[in-house]
Amino acid sequence: MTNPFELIKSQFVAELATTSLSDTAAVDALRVKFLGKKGLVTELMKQMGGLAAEERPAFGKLVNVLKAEVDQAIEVALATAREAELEQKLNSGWVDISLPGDGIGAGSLHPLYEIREEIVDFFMGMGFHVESGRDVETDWYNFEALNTPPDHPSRDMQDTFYLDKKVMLRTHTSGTQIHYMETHKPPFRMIAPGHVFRVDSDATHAPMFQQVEGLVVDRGITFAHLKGLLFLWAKRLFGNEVKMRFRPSFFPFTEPSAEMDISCVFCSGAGCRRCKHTGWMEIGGCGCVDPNVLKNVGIDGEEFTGFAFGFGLDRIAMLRHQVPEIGLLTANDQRFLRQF
Ligand code: FA5
Repeated sequence: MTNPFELIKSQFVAELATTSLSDTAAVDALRVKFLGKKGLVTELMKQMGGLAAEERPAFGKLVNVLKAEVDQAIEVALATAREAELEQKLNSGWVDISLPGDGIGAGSLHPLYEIREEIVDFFMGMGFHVESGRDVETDWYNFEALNTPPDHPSRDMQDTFYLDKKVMLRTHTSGTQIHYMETHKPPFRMIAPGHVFRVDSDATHAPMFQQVEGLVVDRGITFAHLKGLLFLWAKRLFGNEVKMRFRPSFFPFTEPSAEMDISCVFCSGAGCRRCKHTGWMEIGGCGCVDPNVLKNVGIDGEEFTGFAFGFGLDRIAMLRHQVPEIGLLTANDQRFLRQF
């Protein structure tokens, strides 16, 4: 007696021979009959589960060969049928070439890119030099030179993606301060936008996000210069109505240090769920450069002082466009991106 593989194969060959090769629906029906969920080949494959272990390899091989042959024949038949249908359409009808074509959607800048460009533009206008920095940093640049001692909590495995004991994905853009000061003599002004990485993930925290670092070192620089510049910048980004405040904070590399908040963009400062009913939202940290940092790069802290800041670009984009989840910004979902 003929085995089931040959039986199904000859049935398929016979049915294919009588199927119209100018009718895609008919070819598709044949595909369903043999390869669909309850198709003849599929049913045969299901039988493998009931076989003894030693019988399975040979059976599996035969059924796979059968499936591949049927698959290939269907593909060829479908292509032939599609071509025949197109040919028939072209011969029987006519094309109105005056009809408008399908529109090609215009692209737009990604909200993160747009904000990054806007920020760079603002600071370049203020005479800042733009640095790019590097994603992978050594302990010296990410921590040590920034006056962050080995037992500081930010070095914890919970926060940092270590590549080995002394090399890591940078956790902030502040390392660019050190690279810059090692290679430039003050006075200078620099900003450094770039990606940073932390073991962190919730609605407002992402494991990869962008920051923009700023650094100014000159004679006679004070906290008042920092405040004036950042207030001007925030008004440019969020409009003249926005309110701003500094909260005392701590960063090992700045003294004094502060967090900068802006009035909540969702409730205009009245207090809502998004701002945890405070009316304020944090956008970044800042402060006057700690003299120890200047010393680490050989700059005389008696002659020069400076300020630095580091802001989260994703957070700024979330506030600007009222995005509820930080992950939406990098998920590459066209339905979300088309809104911008
Ligand atoms: C810092 O990273 C400091 N380097 C900032 C700084 C620079 C202070 C220079 C002083 C001088 P902080 O960890 O607070 O600070 O992060 C700064 C900003 O990055 C936050 O205010 C927030 O806007 C953003 N941010 C922090 N963690 C995340 C995260 N996981 N996802 C998205 N944005 C984040």
